Amino acid sequence: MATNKPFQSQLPEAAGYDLIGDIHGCAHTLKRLLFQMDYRKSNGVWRHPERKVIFLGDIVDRGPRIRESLELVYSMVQAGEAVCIMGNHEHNALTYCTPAPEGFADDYLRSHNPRHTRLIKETLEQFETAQDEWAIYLDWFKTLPLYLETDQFRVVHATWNDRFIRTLQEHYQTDTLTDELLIESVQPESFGFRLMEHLTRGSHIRLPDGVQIYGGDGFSRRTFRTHFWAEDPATYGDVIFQPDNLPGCLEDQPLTALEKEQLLYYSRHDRPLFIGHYWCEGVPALVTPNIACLDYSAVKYGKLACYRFSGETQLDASNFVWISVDRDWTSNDTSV
Ligand SMILES: [Mn+2]
Repeated sequence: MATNKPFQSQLPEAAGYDLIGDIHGCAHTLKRLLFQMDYRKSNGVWRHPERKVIFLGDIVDRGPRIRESLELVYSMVQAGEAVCIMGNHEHNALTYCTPAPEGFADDYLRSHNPRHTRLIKETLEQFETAQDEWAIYLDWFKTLPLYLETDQFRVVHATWNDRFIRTLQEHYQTDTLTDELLIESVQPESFGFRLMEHLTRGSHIRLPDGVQIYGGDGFSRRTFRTHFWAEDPATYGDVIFQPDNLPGCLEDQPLTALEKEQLLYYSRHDRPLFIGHYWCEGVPALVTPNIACLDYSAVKYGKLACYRFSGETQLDASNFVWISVDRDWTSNDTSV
């Protein structure tokens, strides 16, 4: 099960792949999950005799053990035991920490405004006395593939946008950011910006003027997250995909022609797709017969979820495994 496209990040050969969603600094939970799946640490690296891990991005931010999480994931990737794709939080970290070129309004690619600074606070605090190590991880983030694709399945952090991925392959001959695309990625309207928005943040619909959503995470938002698998959506309620509900009666608000046109669609006949990003809750389940979301909000006392893929053409919910993050358990990740 290996990809052979020359510029694509090589997926190591394996009997199967264990796809793990957003970790956000929950290193203890990650170790428990790996242990439960018969991975063991040898020579400093977690390994399985037959299987490899695919991490879906968002290793950093929010949680208590970000440095330990990066160390674990990075060591597995370096040893060929895992592959990791880029999440929006790695992209944020990269742009937040990269000085802007001449002529930019801000000193860094991502402005150090209070909202951005709040989002990366825990990560920077935990690396305060390990700056050299943080610099290594930033260099590594730049090399992370933005997606994975084999004959059997696909992986992306938020949304599969086939057109953008083909453009990246054909025009840039890569599956990662380039220096040029990294700068573009903070310039609205550019290809680099739209590429990173779709692949790592997903698509959004703007709320009507004057309406805001006050999220459970303390941030307020003027847009809501949409999914990309409704066959013929008619209303906002048909496409919303986030933990916070729409205010008032907006669930029934009809989608405009333009909004419909901008929504992506991943066909049920396409190969299985694995995503993270969306703060799912409850018991892990397939979102469609060929799409599995693996972000079950570990860092918000949810679950760290994994899908154990072994080459099946039809995804099967019984292949989910997970660790619940218990508020009361003293050694779990929510007790710093
Ligand atoms: Mn995330």
